[in-house]
Amino acid sequence: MENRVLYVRLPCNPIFPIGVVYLSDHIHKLFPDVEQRIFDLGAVPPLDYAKALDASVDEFQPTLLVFSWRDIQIYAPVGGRGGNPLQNAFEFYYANNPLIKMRGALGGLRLAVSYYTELWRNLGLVKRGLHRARKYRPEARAVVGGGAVSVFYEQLGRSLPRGTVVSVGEGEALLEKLIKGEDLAQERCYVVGETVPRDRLIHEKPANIEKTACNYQYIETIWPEFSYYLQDLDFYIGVQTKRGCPHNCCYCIYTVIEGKQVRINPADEVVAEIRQLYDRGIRNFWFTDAQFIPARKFIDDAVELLQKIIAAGMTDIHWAAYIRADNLTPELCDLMVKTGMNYFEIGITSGSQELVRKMRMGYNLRVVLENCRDLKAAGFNDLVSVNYSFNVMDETFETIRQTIAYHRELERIFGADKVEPAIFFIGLQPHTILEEYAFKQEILQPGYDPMSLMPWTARKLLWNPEPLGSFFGQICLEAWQRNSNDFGREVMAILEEKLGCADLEDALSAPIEIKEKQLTSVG
Ligand code: B12
Ligand code: SF4
Repeated sequence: MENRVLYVRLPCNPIFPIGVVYLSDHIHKLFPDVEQRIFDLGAVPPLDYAKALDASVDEFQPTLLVFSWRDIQIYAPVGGRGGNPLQNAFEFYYANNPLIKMRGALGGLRLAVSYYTELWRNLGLVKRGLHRARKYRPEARAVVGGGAVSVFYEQLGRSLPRGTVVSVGEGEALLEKLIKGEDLAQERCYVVGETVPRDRLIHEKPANIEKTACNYQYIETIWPEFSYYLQDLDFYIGVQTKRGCPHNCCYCIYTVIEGKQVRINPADEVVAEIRQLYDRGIRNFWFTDAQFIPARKFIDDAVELLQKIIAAGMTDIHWAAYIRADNLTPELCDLMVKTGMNYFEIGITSGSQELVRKMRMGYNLRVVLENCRDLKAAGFNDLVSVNYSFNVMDETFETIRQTIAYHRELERIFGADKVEPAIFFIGLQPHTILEEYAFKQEILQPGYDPMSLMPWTARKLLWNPEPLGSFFGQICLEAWQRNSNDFGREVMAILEEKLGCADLEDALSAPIEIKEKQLTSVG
């Protein structure tokens, strides 16, 4: 049977659609005769989605529609597609002033409308594309996957057409089988209306496929709009250097989606991929790994890659990534600066070693500081985003004071204007240790809908439990009022005004308590 594969990246903010690029590259390497096409709704204006999808299906007449859905969850401290979701929610939940509460309620309503509209619109696009493709190819089939589907695979299946394959995690092995017409029973997927998701499906290991450099010469031929992403030179194009993360941070699902086993993409292949983009004018790269240096034993791999980038003569690039700064050495710091790392995010979550341990993050905060000093000494003079999520577990006024002490030390190292405190509240995700903790604490009941944006559920999923929930609510409201453009720094300043700052040594030491044993036994 002839296979014609159409990859539809569902609407998304303009982030390079690396997932469908890699999938189509993989399939082409295995089946060079299979006709493929990439169609990116991220590059189409919203009013034209349906029309543009129809035109693409009419023209290509696919037998397999591969829908890639990147993100659904929108809680973030920054302006999202429907406004600033965190601000709206907090104004509604915590404001004393009725006018502000009303503004929050209206903002929240607007947000909920835009959230559900997007959800239904994307589900509608899947149905529409499949229906239209069947006019030409009655045997046409749809398969859905991507970050959003991996997180919400159990819920999304309920609203998709019968026969749709719902995929969790990486799609390479699954697509291979679909093209060969083989049985899918061993893959991380289920078929709507025919099979149900296996228990703990998401915890199953991904296939061990060694990645080779993406062939962009081929990608250009199947993706007419590729040049859209080459025009804006400030854009960071995704390049993956490894998959998987061995850690267990209590709120994180990456380690389940990508698996705990770290699989390194060979450095020569990564460099060959960067080179192709470089030759097309790209200078900014985002290493899309869950963590660029997941543990100390992967330091050598990072060193090898960066050395090879220099050896390839690509000395005028910039790159960014999520970095576990506990895994740096002076040599690596030097290479990071030499190869043009100009932004990184560290997700320490709290500046209190005691809490960092309770959240099972495996970080030694003292080592992070030492490594940051090495990075500064190596000449790093750009922006660092430090992700803090207050009130995850057992937060107290003392642990808040410790976080402030820690943050001020980071500011002393890099310069206050270079360290951006990104204040997140955790959006609780299914299949995480934090979800189990919420069940045990009876904050959530098994069977809750993790995709619901109804105020009573959203209030629990936007993790900020009492007794400190209202306190943080008030702090954030004040910060937005004072200066919403510098929210993170305002939050830190207000907390310090109200609570003071601990001694750094207290932040860095974590006495073992009996109580902690109970928490770490969760999950
Ligand atoms: C790197 C990253 C970022 C970077 C991206 C930088 C860049 N220029 O590319 C930055 C920091 C900018 C970012 C931002 C955000 N991100 Co982000 N990000 C990631 C991360 C860690 C990796 C994504 C990636 O590129 N992986 C590498 C590529 C190759 O994999 P992939 O695209 O997922 O595709 C593979 C599979 O998904 C699958 N696949 C994909 N499509 C399909 C389709 C089919 C049919 C099949 C079978 C398989 C399949 O196969 C592909 C190849 O193996 C993931 C978490 C994770 N570990 O997956 C979160 C993740 C994608 N992000 C997420 C979110 C929410 C966001 C934000 C919206 C956060 C926020 N609230 O602000 C923002 C904004 C994004 C936007 N659209 O504007 C969520 C999305 C799910 C959700 N909860 O809704 C994820 C899954 C994290 C999470 N668990 O919450 N992100
Ligand atoms: S280190 Fe990062 S990616 Fe890994 S489990 Fe922790 S939060 Fe998730």
